[in-house]
Amino acid sequence: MPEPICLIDSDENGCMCVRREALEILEQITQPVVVVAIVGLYRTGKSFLMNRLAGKNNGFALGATIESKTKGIWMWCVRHPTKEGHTLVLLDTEGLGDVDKGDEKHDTWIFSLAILLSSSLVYNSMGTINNHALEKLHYVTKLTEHIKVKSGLREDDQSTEFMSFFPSFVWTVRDFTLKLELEGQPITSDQYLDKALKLRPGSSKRTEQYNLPRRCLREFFSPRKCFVFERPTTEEKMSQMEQLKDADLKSGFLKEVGDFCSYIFTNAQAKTMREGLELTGRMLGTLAETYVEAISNGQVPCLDNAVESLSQIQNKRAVIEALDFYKSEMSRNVQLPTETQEDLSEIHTDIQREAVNIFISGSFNDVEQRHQIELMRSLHSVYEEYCRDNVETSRKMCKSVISRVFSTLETELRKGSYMRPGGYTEYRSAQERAIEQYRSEKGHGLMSEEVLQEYLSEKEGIGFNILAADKSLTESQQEIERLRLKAEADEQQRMALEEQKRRTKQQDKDQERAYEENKKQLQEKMKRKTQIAMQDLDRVLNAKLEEQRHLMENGFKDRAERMQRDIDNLKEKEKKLKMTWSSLISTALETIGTAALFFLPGPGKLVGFGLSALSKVFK
Ligand SMILES: Nc1nc2c(ncn2[C@@H]2O[C@H](COP(=O)(O)OP(=O)(O)OP(=O)(O)O)[C@@H](O)[C@H]2O)c(=O)[nH]1
Ligand SMILES: [Mg+2]
Repeated sequence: MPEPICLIDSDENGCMCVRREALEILEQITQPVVVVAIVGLYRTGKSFLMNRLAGKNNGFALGATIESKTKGIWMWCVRHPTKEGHTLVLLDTEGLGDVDKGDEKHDTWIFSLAILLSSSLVYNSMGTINNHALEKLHYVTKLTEHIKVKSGLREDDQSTEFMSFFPSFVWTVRDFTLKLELEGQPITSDQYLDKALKLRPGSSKRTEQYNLPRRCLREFFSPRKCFVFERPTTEEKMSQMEQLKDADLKSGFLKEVGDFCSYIFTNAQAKTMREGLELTGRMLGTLAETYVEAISNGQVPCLDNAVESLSQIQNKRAVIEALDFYKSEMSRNVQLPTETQEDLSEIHTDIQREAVNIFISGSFNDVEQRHQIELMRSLHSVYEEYCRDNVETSRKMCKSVISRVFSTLETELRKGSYMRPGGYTEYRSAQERAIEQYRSEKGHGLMSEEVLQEYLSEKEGIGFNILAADKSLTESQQEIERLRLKAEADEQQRMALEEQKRRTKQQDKDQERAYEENKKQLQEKMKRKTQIAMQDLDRVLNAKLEEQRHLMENGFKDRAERMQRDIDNLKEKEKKLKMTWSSLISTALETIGTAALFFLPGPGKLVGFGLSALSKVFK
């Protein structure tokens, strides 16, 4: 994507809408996305910093006047510089708090959307992190009214869940002129942020007011990180920063920007919903649409509803796309008839693997593997049709080759040319020549011996008649020939049967492989999802424990005790996940195995074995 485009805009009635062109771009992104959003007061160098994350000096438009520049939410999708297979989505937002605009509600929605859509949130401010700067971040205190985890959950309970799906938090302080020192000792920028977010003991109204934004930041976001930047250059040059080269910027500033970028590249995670559900670019598009639609309808965006609508939309699509891919690749690569069943099976196996991969990476929260089973069933029936067509096409071709190579012999038969002394030997050699010719020709496919056998067995009686009419042969010679004809017919039948067996055996093997492939890819996806979910639980649990310590140390015993409930819940969740994850995966695999029983006769036989073996895999 060469330049940023607008993702979320306001229409003429002031209603928020998602821009079609941006959705079309997200549509193309089937990789997981790392989403970094920047928010903060207007005219504070946000767009400049986002351009740096894209590795560019310009892109997101910068403004040199006091008038705010960025409107709505802009998006720039670039290749992730360090995370292989991921796309970095940068979201630059409209500056908050523009007095001319004076629309507090709109600002809160922009802030909420940035949180809902990102996996890393950068809050950008000027000068220092002081009370004033924190008061400007009052949007964070409104989040409980603007974001819902589950419909029907109490506001209090909602906010305890925020940390599990809120992005990580980075505070960037621009034009920072102070020394990072505390009581004469140098401190890091993170310690500086920690100090600024320290709660003040007491319960007076003023203290509560002071603590509120700090408490929200501490309770909703983890990990938290801070970067401070000096002024980038001299006052005169500042207005044309877009044109300036790195050499015109202060080296200290450049280093800070570099540190910030490499922190984001290394630490910003792929965007997930709950329980390790990773989002691709196109899912992010649907998510943006879902949230913006809720806001436009005067509702509060709800995470659970979003998961529900995402899974409905994405899973159906994933099935269609995987199946379309399979059909189109098969028709591009397969030419019927194939010489053997293995030839068809090889192409099918490769394309099927890719199709399952398309489904697995595009599916989202596929409850009870319903959609995967649907895909397996459809792939199976399309492949079966190919197998049937292959047999039919080959049969037709074999028949046409037979009628060509046996045509002279047939004419002579009709004329009765072989019904004379010496005719049997002539008939036999004409037949052998025709068979040889038939077998030497390629391209009539996998039914070759079966169709030949059918033809020869039709003609078997004629052979015996010619033999009986050939008076040049003695009685015993005729007997020997009769036995020979019989043995040859048996041999031909054996070959035909062999061919048929190989074909059905290969088809059974293909079905087994289909099941194995689905199993393998599902297992990988579920393992990955569990791993992310566990890491996430760990992250939230540690942050809550840390927070509890902080509360205790600062005299908020009651709050610390209340937090214990969250901590216990998280520990319980973690314990349960640790105990059940392997059986969850086995159950999912069992589900597709059981379904496969009904439509894949091949693996059906195997499933019993497969399932008992599974328990060993997860021990
Ligand atoms: N003082 C100062 N100015 C900066 C810094 N970085 C960029 N600028 C300049 O500040 C002006 C505004 O920069 P933008 O990046 O457009 O700021 P913004 O926060 O995106 O502004 P809005 O989109 O209007 O909210 C431009 O002239 C930039 O060159 C900085 O670190 N300090
Ligand atoms: Mg801007």
